[in-house]
Amino acid sequence: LSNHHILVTGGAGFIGSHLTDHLIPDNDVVVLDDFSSGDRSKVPDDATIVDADIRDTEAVSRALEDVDTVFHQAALVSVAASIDAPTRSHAINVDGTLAVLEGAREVDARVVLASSAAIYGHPETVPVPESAPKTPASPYGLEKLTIDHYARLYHERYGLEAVPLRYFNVYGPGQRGGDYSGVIDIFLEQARADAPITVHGDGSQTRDFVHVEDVVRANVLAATTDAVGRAYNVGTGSSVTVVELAELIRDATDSSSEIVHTGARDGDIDQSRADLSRSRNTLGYEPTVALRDGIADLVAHR
Ligand code: UD2
Repeated sequence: LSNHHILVTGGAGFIGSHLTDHLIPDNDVVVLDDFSSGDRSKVPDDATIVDADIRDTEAVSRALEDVDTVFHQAALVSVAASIDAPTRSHAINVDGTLAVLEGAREVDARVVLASSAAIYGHPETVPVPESAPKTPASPYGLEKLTIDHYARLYHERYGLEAVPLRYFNVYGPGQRGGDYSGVIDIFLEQARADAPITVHGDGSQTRDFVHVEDVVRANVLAATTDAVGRAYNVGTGSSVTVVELAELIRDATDSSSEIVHTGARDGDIDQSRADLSRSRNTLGYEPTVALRDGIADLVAHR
């Protein structure tokens, strides 16, 4: 992507900052972030910062001036937080996204949005295609399903070029933000300290872990595809069990950590794996980072 005027919401966060780093050499980039969990030092000097809440429609409109492409990554990403305080989570994730869609409608910008595998709830079968039943198991999942539908609707009703990407379990450098972190980050920290690796339940649950660099690639493809107004899975199409993950991480760190089993996490999803047929065939998306390599890279660079 080059010579575009781009807005990255949540551009100081985990995925947003990787996107910004990728885009900044060849594009004009504005980062909108409220720095509640994002990190100012992650934003490159050449990016313009708008320090604002995503629900602040005036700030969003200001950030959208001359923008042709939006990568909407700002969100409250914690499933647990959405269960504790659904009203607040809904406001940020749904009302905040509406502010972005409305602002984008005014300037006729393309919007690539962060949707989530959480919309599928407990999938009946894996791999999960985009057409699978949607029965979210958390407020967070329902909020993401809502914005996924809004994206489609804004395309159908208003002709907005909106493309929701349904992220599976994203990992990579810089994931830890605030008190929320993914299992890979948690296990790495435990393994490095030779502390017990805490597997929830029997650890037979599976996840499709996708490296943030592949997520950035999917976003760039979504910014240029002709096939807008529909959603795409972003994963790897492979999965591992949580016990396999614990072993992978223990081996990669040469750790002597013991793998211990704690109580199963309430509402934990059993199986998750993306069906990539649509993303491959329509977007030309192909994951490039194997989990083993992604973990080795995390171990090497820190
Ligand atoms: C992921 C997403 C979340 C949402 C959800 C949809 C991440 C970080 N989160 O949640 O945003 O999209 O998918 O379903 O990608 N685990 C342990 N020990 C630990 C921590 C976790 O065994 O100390 C297990 C956990 O019980 C789960 C798996 O690891 O089975 C992954 O947990 P997670 O919190 O990284 O991500 P997940 O899949 O719950």
